[in-house]
Amino acid sequence: MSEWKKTGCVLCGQNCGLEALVENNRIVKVRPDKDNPRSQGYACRKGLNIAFYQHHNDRLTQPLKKVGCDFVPISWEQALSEIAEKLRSIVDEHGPRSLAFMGLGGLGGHSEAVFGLRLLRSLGSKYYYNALAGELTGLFWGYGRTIGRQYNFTILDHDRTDMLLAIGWNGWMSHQMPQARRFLDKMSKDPDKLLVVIDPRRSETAAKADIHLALRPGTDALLTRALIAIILQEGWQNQEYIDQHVSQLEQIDAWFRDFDVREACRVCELDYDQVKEVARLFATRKSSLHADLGVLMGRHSSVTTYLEIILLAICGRLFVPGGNVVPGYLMTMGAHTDDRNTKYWKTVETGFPTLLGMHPPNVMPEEINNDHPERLRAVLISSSNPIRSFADTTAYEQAFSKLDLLVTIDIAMTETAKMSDYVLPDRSLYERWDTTYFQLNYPEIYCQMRRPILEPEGETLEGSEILTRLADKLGFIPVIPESLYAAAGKSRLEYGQALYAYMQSDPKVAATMPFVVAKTLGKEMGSFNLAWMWALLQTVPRSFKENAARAGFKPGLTMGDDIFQAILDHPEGLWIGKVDPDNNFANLKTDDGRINLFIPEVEEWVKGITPKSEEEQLQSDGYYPFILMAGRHTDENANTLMRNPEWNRGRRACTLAMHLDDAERLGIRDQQIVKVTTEAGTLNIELETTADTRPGMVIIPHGFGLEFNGKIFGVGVNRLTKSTNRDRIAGTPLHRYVRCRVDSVASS
Ligand SMILES: Nc1nc2c(c(=O)[nH]1)N[C@H]1C(S)=C(S)[C@@H](COP(=O)(O)OP(=O)(O)OC[C@H]3O[C@@H](n4cnc5c(=O)[nH]c(N)nc54)[C@H](O)[C@@H]3O)O[C@H]1N2
Ligand SMILES: Nc1nc2c(c(=O)[nH]1)N[C@H]1C(S)=C(S)[C@@H](COP(=O)(O)OP(=O)(O)OC[C@H]3O[C@@H](n4cnc5c(=O)[nH]c(N)nc54)[C@H](O)[C@@H]3O)O[C@H]1N2
Ligand code: SF4
Ligand SMILES: [Mo]
Repeated sequence: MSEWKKTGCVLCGQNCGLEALVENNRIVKVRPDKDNPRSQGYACRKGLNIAFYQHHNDRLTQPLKKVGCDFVPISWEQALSEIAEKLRSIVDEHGPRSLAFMGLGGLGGHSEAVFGLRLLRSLGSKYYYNALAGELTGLFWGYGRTIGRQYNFTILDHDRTDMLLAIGWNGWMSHQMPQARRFLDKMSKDPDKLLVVIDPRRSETAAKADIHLALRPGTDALLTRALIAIILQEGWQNQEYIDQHVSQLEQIDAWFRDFDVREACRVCELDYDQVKEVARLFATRKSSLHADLGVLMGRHSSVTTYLEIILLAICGRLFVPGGNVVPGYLMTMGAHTDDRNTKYWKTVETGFPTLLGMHPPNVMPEEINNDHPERLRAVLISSSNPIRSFADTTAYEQAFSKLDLLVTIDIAMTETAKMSDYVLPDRSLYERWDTTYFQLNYPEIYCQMRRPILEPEGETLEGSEILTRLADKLGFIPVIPESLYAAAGKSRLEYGQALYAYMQSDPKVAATMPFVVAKTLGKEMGSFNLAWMWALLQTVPRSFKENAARAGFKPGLTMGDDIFQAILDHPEGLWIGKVDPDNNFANLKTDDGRINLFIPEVEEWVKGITPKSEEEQLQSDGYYPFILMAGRHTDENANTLMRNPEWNRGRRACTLAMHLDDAERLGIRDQQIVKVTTEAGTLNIELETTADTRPGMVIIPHGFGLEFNGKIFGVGVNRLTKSTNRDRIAGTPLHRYVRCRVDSVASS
């Protein structure tokens, strides 16, 4: 018996629609789904290989407890009782700051997040570490300050833009927008559209560009300052837009007036006339900007993003057609947590703020490994593999070995799971209902609630059920009236009324709503995640209802339930809303209703980014002469989600890429094993000589060094990254600028 089933890819934030042929509970074939409204038959090689994510020997099938050096299988009852008891005693003895949650929802499913965060809050802690705080929180901070809400960051209005400035983004390989390759091809071929790529090397995306500015690595802040300076000095800014929508330009104007643009271009190793032309085009066309890890993980990360927001604002490119716009969402990626507000927790040892509700994984080792009475002692993890994913593997290993309690919820026996006291098996993303809330589309709002297409393996439970049961063990769920259980068995309408009445009965109960819904409607539906989607749709704000109405849903009391039914009726995914494309300014939430350009705390930082100081800081270090790009996205990696190396059979997936000229100079050859050294550590790796990189810049992809069937495939690049090499504001890692040396193994 075989059957084609509608599903989606869980390997990157695009979640392209897929159809999977299922035979004897195995995925045997996969094809892109033409019916999916967002991906429309688009998928990359990774999506077609999801069977390798699903079926492999590292899958977890029962709860495990570490006894001595070994893991022994235990019952759910024992696992959750013991974990609850330990959590309680750690928090009682050392206070809630001794506990953190890490992960919660990766690239394929976010439903567990609400349950995990509720559990964390119930225990009194606000420490939530997430991969997004390893890449995007500097950007969230910049948007929070300038437009008023950290979650209102922008994406490009992809259909209407006629010039895209792509900075440190290799969309051809990493996607990060719907149907990226189709879009980039169109931008490249259409004579009326312009693709400008700023990247030190000729990436696959740069190869498609009309203009490629191959800047010197690490000079984005200087270049962006120069672009703004050119526009202001030439008077190319959009004065009408500024008069109407921008404030505080006069407070930052002096940063750019006397700025020596020619000198800056020289330090960036770019041609002044070409940079000036790009500035002119950006200021005068229907332009948009997308910056990614080349900037977010580059030197001056959060300040470069801030400068990019200034650039967009003075050219009048925020909230306008064809420019950078705030998409709609069913649920934002997190809450606005202004770092000036003292009610949000800073990390105890390193003092980093909460941004969009999150803390940076980079500081966790220091937060554990110190003598502060409130240091971290217990960490719960789900859907994350910090021992491979986050900077400084050695620091993480040392820190985790000091914890009183480490619990990992995963589908696989990962490097992190192996260090844990308890390992709890989740159902995989193809064995449960789930969805993501990534909103990378405009103006339509997309949703696909992926349904289980396979029977679950072993004793696995939906992550949200694991967390609910744990909350129950800790006594955080009130006694639920029988009538609510009964209503769940009748109709959603009756259940909704009963739930409303119960929530009204006691304000304390409302805070436990996810757990209550899970235990009643979730039990009835056979999925806590699905029940939570229903509940979420009952509580959406008015602005979302307006968006839903624009997508054809009838306003009224049953709107939430109608959307839920439509979601059930469309396993291929659907548009559940559409933002008003003519009113994107509604997302501007500052006190004066304008884009606030001045962030006083970074004034000195910005002013300090001068051609002279940058030239000094960028000078080659005699001992570490190369710049390592520690992490790159290719057709052969998907973060740490693909453990079985078979999917890359015959491909050179994990090598050190070095320019041919550099290799020749060092007297090393392709396929030779070389030693890479940084301040964090050393690694031996196969050399790949290539014209793909730039002289002086070497590249190792991330997501490798995973142990599978007793063998390690490739190297874990985070052995080479130092967790202190991070952004001053957000604590995000500067993985695109790691100084290193490369030696031939024989000669070292
Ligand atoms: N194939 C694949 N796709 C993925 C993933 C995956 O694992 N595999 N993971 C997904 C995830 S989680 C993410 S966050 C995205 C990331 O997506 P991207 O940010 O597009 O990924 P990178 O490969 O880091 O590409 C960044 C580009 O920045 C350039 N760069 C390096 N240094 C500098 C610099 O100093 N300045 C500038 N301007 N550019 C520089 C690099 O040469 C590279 O071309 O990819 C997503 N998509
Ligand atoms: N040096 C360097 N390091 C990097 C990067 C880099 O460029 N350079 N990129 C960074 C980026 S952009 C990101 S986003 C992070 C990502 O880092 P992580 O947060 O670690 O995310 P993933 O590697 O995507 O997946 C983590 C875990 O989720 C598990 N998993 C898969 N499905 C499920 C499920 O259904 N339930 C549960 N509970 N678990 C599941 C997988 O087995 C895996 O262990 O890595 C970062 N690390
Ligand atoms: S990995 Fe490829 S197929 Fe999967 S969602 Fe991303 S772009 Fe689509
Ligand atoms: Mo990422």
